[in-house]
Amino acid sequence: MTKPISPLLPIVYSEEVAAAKQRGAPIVALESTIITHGMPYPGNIEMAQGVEELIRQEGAVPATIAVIDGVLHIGLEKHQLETLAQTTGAMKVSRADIAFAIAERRTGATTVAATMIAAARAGIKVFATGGIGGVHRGAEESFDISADLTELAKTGVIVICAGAKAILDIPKTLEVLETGGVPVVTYEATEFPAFWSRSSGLQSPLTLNSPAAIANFQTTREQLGIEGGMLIANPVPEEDEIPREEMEIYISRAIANAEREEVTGKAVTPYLLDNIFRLTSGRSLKTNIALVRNNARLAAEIAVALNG
Ligand code: PSU
Ligand code: MN
Repeated sequence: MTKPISPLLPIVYSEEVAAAKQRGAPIVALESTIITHGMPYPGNIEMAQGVEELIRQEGAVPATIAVIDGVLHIGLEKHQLETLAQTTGAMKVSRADIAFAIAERRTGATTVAATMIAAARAGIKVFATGGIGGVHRGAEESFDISADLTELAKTGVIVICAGAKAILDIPKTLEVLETGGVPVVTYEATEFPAFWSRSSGLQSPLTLNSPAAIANFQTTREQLGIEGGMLIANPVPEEDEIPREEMEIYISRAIANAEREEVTGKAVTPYLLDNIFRLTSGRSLKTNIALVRNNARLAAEIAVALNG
């Protein structure tokens, strides 16, 4: 059973999220592009279900966000999640096209940017993902800069990720975030992490060591009237990481392949992720799942702290 909340915008809350909103329970938003475009089946559904369960264990409620047949869903029922994980034709929707997917009654998986828009619309302040989009290497030629960065500057949602993938230009990504006034806070470390690796070689702009401190920081920003989100970088656990030097070999090869095959636009990130998955014989996926779980746990703790 789902419940429509607006006669205008076709938006529907899952039963679990509707109940959580009613009693004021902490909620953690989750994106769906990671399910449809970020990981192969069945690893993607195992990840998605496992992450939701982990959030429940931490005392919060998961809200996976997606557009299904033109309806914006805040929280998916079990069968909807299963169907989405096996859907091959879903659009990858960001700020530019989330409304298109709704207006044209399409099915679309939301990126970080689109998930932030939907979460804010639903009053959800905390969102867990794997990695954000950023400034791609060679952006001075391709102009490929993810809409995730501008969304973070605008929309007041706390996004928990494992840093920025080294398929991106990490120094440029941090520069764009700084320009947008987005706080970049690394959790319990002073070095900004690089997704599969704990190390990027770059100092994190800020560091905080507890969910309560993160919640307090965001509340203080709101008291100052500062709009926009913040990025929490949560380093992948040591036992799951693939060291930076090793990743660099796979990443260079994947980027060379993308260039040779002239992959551009929205297809770039999914192409590189899939290529790296093959080059590492699936090891990158194991690390990816471990870091998303680690982020979901921290996100739930932050959501609980914000509520307290
Ligand atoms: N990084 C991952 N997995 C993903 C993505 C990024 O490790 O699935 C997805 C996220 O949804 C992110 C999007 O918001 O890719 C960024 O795409 P683009 O670079 O086209 O903006
Ligand atoms: Mn892009």
